[in-house]
Amino acid sequence: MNKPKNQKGISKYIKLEDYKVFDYEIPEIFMDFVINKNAVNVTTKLKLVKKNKNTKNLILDGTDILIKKLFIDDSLIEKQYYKQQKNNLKIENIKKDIFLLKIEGIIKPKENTSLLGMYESNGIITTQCEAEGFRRISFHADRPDILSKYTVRIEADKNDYPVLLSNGNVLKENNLTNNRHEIIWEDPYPKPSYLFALVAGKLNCVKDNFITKSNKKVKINIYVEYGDEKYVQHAISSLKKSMKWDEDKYNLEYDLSLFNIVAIRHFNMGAMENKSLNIFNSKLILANSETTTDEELERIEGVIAHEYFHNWTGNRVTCRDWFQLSLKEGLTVFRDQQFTADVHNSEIKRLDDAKFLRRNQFREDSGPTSHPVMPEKYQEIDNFYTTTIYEKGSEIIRMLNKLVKDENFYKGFSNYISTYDGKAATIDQFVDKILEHNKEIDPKKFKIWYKQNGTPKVKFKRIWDQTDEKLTIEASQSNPIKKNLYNDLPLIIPINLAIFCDENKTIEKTVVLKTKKQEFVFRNIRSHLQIPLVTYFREFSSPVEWESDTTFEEKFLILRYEKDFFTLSNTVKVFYKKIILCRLDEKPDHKIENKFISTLISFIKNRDINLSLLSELLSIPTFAEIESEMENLDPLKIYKTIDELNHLFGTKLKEELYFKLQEIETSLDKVWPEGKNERKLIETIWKLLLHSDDEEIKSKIINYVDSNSMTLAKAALNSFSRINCPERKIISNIFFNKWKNNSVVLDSWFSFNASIEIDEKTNSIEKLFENTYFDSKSPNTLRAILNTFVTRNSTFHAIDGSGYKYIAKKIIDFDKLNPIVISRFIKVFSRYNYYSEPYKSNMLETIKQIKKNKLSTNTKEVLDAIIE
Ligand code: 0A1
Ligand code: ZN
Repeated sequence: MNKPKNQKGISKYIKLEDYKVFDYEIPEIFMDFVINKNAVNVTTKLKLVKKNKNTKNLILDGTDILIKKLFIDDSLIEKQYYKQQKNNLKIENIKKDIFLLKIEGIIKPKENTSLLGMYESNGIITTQCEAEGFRRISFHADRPDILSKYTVRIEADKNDYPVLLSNGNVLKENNLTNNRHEIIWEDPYPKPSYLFALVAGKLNCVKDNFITKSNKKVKINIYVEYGDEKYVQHAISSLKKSMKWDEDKYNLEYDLSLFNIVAIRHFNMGAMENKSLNIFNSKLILANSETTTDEELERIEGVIAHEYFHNWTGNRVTCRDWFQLSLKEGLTVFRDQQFTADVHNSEIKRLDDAKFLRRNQFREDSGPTSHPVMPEKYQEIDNFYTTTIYEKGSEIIRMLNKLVKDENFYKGFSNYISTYDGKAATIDQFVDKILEHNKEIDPKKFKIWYKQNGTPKVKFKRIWDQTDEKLTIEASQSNPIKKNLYNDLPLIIPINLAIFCDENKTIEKTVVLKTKKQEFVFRNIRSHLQIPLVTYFREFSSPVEWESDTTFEEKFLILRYEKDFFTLSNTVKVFYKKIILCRLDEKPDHKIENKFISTLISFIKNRDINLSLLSELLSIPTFAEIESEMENLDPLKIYKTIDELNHLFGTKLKEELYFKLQEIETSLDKVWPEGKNERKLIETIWKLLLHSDDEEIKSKIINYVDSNSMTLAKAALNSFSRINCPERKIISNIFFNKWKNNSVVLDSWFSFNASIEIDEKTNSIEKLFENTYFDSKSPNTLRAILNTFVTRNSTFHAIDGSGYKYIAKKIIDFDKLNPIVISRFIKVFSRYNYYSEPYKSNMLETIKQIKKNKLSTNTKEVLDAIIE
């Protein structure tokens, strides 16, 4: 591959192999923020201790900061001794080994639309420093292995900015002249700059507290915009649950007496774990069952837990460099997944996580932006906050846990925390700690998981010797991507399997595949089946794909015998896929379809089945699911086939669905988490019935749009999304009028409307951008429209390429405002190669057109990967 070069011909990539410790330590930082109408004056004093005695230079990162003056130990540095470039500051000829560097700078948060560094959101000044935002606030060695103690003074007008927050504890608060005030914060724990945060503005505070297990009182303050106070109880109870869980499960207690959370409207991601001052996208704080669906309530609880858990996995023990990002993210996702599994239903949680990974991470790993969990190089680290780093990273830890068993895992984890507390660590060090007392797993071999990319593939074959009652399972592993040399090395893959000898006899086992080919032998197997039936990767025990010699007849048996939720749902998915593929080939397999429908009927009739699982089993795959797995895609035909199937299944299952509907309707009013399975199922049932042209159900569903349960209101919206009828407009209007002044909820309306195919062109979508309630600075609204349009509206794939061109224009326009959002969104084109003609050429042409524009480096890096 031709590596991109900058103008001077130097490789633009940052590489893991180039890691070098910084020449200085910066044990202490004093910051002074004076917030004025149009700018913020930032004076920073860095205490620098030279570690590399051979250097006389100091290079600090810094972008878009106007330097006023520089001092070393109070003496002014003359202009000829420093040089400010676009992204750094170089000071030469430094003779001292220990000194205080004072930098007086000016920044302009109101002009910052990137939502990185310091910016304004609805009049509130806020910060986002991960990964490299701190350098937009002040000059610094902005890398995670520089840990410093921060003291921060903030000064501002009392009316405009009554609340002034930063990390740690309040040291002092004073009123000043001219209606101004100041506050001084001190964080006792050394931290990397990416965990720094500051918030200033008119915010209302909802207070609570938590008593830790060693009886310390922690004040909890949740800051929201005025009027939003009524929406924070869910966040508070989620936080308290998380604090308790981390004590019980990991013996980790909160380490300060104050924990602040701020909800911010304009935020690029979900939330940020800044030390003791978590900043959240308001849609992940403001929630109750009237405004928020059950799924969102669970997600919010999970994200609050995630950010809180970072306090130990990320903050107290941080990452040495950004190649280690998964050290904190994979581990913290693993912990938040465990948390949700413990407080809700572990089997459903496993099923959801597996589904998420297969849909998103597998898609990423089979495309041009595929990368190892520990990448070797990057241009923009912001582009690496990916599902591979997060969710695949978590899966690797789940395997590690499985391989060493719980007792060793938790011991190793505690050792890891105590060894690296207050330090910046690596993934290698974490794995070594977990495997320290284990003799069966070679750490070096296990770590290959972090270096490979692509989804590994395992193949199984059964050899049955009835006379000897011996079942041999031959397993082999390979990786489809050949470019990466690590992909040729065998991985350590734990496989949970079940051998079914007959309906009542099941053997459950975990075997570990360690080499490229291996045989697993099971003796004394007495089976009445022609050949014992085996299911693999139950509970999705490893993040792989697999193939086996199981026939479709046997798969029907699996649906009768299996109890594992994941395996059941996966097997059902195989049937859906098979049915869809046959229909796409114009050769519908009616035999399989009918038998499968009979199986679904028996699931519906089974009164003991978990209703969330039932909903899963009855859900025909969406376009996005099919798109992420197929080749030679004809998108319009896929949309059509999915609609047809919804019609067919809705018609054939009608009687049973109505019966179930009656049964569950009485539970719909229950308060979350009660009643959530019923509410989930009802959406699936409504959708199927609506697709079966059932007129009777329409009026019934319409009544729910105004329900005091957002789950039911949105279920009503969603089920109408692909039904072209006058009622669709009616429910859209009811929803809009009810929620137009609640920006978080209104995003669902934008999303719903972006899914509707009103005209063949994109006029109706453009109207959403022109709507008075559309806020161009809100990543949430932008994503609500763009993501839904490209994944749920077939107009995007208009055969003349107009949908692609339309989206290209949006990409170019919004990239100027917010590169983070656009560089993530542009991956919608990453599978162009998997499309059939003319879609493939149209997409490629569009990508080339986009590339001709002046783009952000973030977006450019992703585009370069898409068309190398
Ligand atoms: N560390 C956060 C994720 C995050 C990353 C980057 C951000 O801004 C560009 C914001 C948040 C987490 O894992 O929750
Ligand atoms: Zn995180």
